[in-house]
Amino acid sequence: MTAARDDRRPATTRSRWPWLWLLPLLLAFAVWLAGRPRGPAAPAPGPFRPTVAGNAAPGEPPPGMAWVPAGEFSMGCGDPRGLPFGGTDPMVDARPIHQVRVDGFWMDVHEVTNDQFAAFVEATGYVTVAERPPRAEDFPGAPPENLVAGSIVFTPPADDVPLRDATGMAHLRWWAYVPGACWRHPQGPESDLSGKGSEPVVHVAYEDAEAYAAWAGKRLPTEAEWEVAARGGRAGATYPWGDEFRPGGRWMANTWQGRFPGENTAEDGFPGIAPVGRYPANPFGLHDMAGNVWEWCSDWYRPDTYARDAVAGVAGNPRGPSDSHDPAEPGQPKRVQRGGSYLCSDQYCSRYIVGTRGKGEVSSGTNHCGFRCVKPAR
Ligand SMILES: [Ca+2]
Repeated sequence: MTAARDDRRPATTRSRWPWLWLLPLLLAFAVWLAGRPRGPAAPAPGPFRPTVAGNAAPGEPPPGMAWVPAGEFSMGCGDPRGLPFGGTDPMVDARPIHQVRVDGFWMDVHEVTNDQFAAFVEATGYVTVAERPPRAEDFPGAPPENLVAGSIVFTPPADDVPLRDATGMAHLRWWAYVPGACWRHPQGPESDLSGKGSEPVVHVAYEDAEAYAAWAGKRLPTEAEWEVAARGGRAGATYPWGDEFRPGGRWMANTWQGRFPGENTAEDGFPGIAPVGRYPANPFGLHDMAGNVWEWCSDWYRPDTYARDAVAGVAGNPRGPSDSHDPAEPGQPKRVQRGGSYLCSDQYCSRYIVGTRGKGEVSSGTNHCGFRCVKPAR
């Protein structure tokens, strides 16, 4: 045995020599590889063009915020039907996919929480829209007993219901106006915020979100800012984290599992709202840009906004149209909402897809819509 080991040792030593003299060549190749001039990135598939990299953060981030660099990107969404988790909606209002340029800005890394909103209310005495009784002059003919403060709460029916019907109002079957519901009482007067301090605030109307943002020295994002932030520098990805809904089997957002709206299996860990930041951040460090709660944007909603912006070639810092129009509910002023919520699934909504658009009537809060803020660089 000893003799056999002795025989092997010199042979092993000899076999190393060729690798040693190859090392300088390998090092030279590595140096060339690192320093070689780089051409443009490979184009993104389809109508999406590569995102043009932007500027570096101008300094340390304000507390709780992350930098979204300036740049040019393709905004919008192709028809997601047929994709896994793509849903049933063609998302016509998210086309044409068009080029948009935005300046860099800071963005809250997560949605505004109940604790943060409570600090605002304590400092200012602010009363949200849902806490104010509707005024008789705004609702002529309404019986006085109906003019009570409240908000809209997800109230799933016990039985299966059709998700769509000829009226276009099938959603009224799982939403109910609940007197006394507001941000402090998200399910109605008997509910409270115990244990919910780090959940996103909900039942905020557009003006409530704007008031908070002003108090915080911030503002609400435009729809273009929201989307460039959610995309995290990737061009044309389906979700804020990439193209696979559950990479490696991991849940990346709080959405709906089970048969909507009556069956909620909560395989992602949360049947309702999740505390902020429970799912991985996108490449910019932003959490929950898909699912959990919808987020108000400052643009008025129109389904033809993108067709108008596309005319410009590259739309620079678009702030949305000057008026609102939703053919499904004409006369209801609506602002854009983005990101979808814990109620979105591939059976209904599917607006966790990053380029898709939502909208909400400005004076209505619900228990699946909140917001986050942005701040200009200077
Ligand atoms: Ca969920």
